[in-house]
Amino acid sequence: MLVIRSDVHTAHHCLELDGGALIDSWESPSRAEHVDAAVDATPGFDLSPPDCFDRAAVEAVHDPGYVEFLSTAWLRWTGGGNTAPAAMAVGWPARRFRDVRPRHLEAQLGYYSFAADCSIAAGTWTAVAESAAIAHTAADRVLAGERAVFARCRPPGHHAMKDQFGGYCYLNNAAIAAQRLRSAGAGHVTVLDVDYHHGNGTQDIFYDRADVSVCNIHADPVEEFPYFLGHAEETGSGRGAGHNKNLPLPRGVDAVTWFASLDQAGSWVDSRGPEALVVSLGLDTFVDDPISHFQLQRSDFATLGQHLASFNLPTVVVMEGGYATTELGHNMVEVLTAFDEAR
Ligand code: Q9C
Ligand code: ZN
Repeated sequence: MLVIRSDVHTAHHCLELDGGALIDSWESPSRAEHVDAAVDATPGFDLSPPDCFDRAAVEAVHDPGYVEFLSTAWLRWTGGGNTAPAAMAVGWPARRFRDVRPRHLEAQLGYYSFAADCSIAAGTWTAVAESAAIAHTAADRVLAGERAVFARCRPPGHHAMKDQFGGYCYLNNAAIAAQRLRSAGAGHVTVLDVDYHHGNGTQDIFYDRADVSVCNIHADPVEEFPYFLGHAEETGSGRGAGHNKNLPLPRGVDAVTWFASLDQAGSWVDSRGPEALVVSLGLDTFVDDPISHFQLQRSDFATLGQHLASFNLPTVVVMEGGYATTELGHNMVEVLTAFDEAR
């Protein structure tokens, strides 16, 4: 399988408010380094760097004002004399506040985010733009005839809304890939998100569209991040009615239960009749993930790879979460090699 990746992500490491403590984020550079090492140690992969960042392609799924904010926030933060290691919001436009863009940088940090589990630091924009370029390039390679391409994105993207960052995500890499496939001619595209957390950003971006359908298997938002989106009754709106599918599961479920949901998701994906598939591949479903609570084992990831291959579609596989860092590389390679062997 072709892997799109680069080392630019190492510029991004930032702070996270976790259970009341400010810590180095779980979403660390070593995640991607372990994935790269496992890929390098396994035969059957081809490697390529991404093409240049395409801002217009990003603005096809994100608000241009938000993209401008992300790309300039750190310079504004340090230019204003702030020497703190990361720019973080302290207030948000919650219930009964107004949706009016403020002028002040700290206020804009709240306006353009929905969680304090991530922040903007010195290398954030550089890495975020590169991660988007990786997803966009992977879609281009699929359009050029590759059956499946792995976009080794970091930071991840599926929590990023049209105009809000959060959940370690800034630009929605999967949405950028799906939109690229659509723009270049794929009739219908489906995004299948198997990360432990609900892909609220991908749902948000395509919620009122019929040309890209989105299916999520995830921990129930009544007890897991992102808390405020991802319920079963969210099925799409307007022209997108019926084109969003959520399959929430209780914390703690085992592989048998999880794969029953994957079967349901598979039937739903088939019923959409997509011409291409984007997989948001988060492996925080792993039993030893330190911040998540499903119970998939290493061998289950081979089964997942076989399932993904069985759609028999041109496929962009986009890396999302997974915080059992030293295991993440082996687990990713398990999915990807099983996919290759099954097709
Ligand atoms: N104290 C992805 O997997 N933290 N993002 C939850 C825990 C947020 C995960 C709070 C987890 C975000 C891409
Ligand atoms: Zn996740």
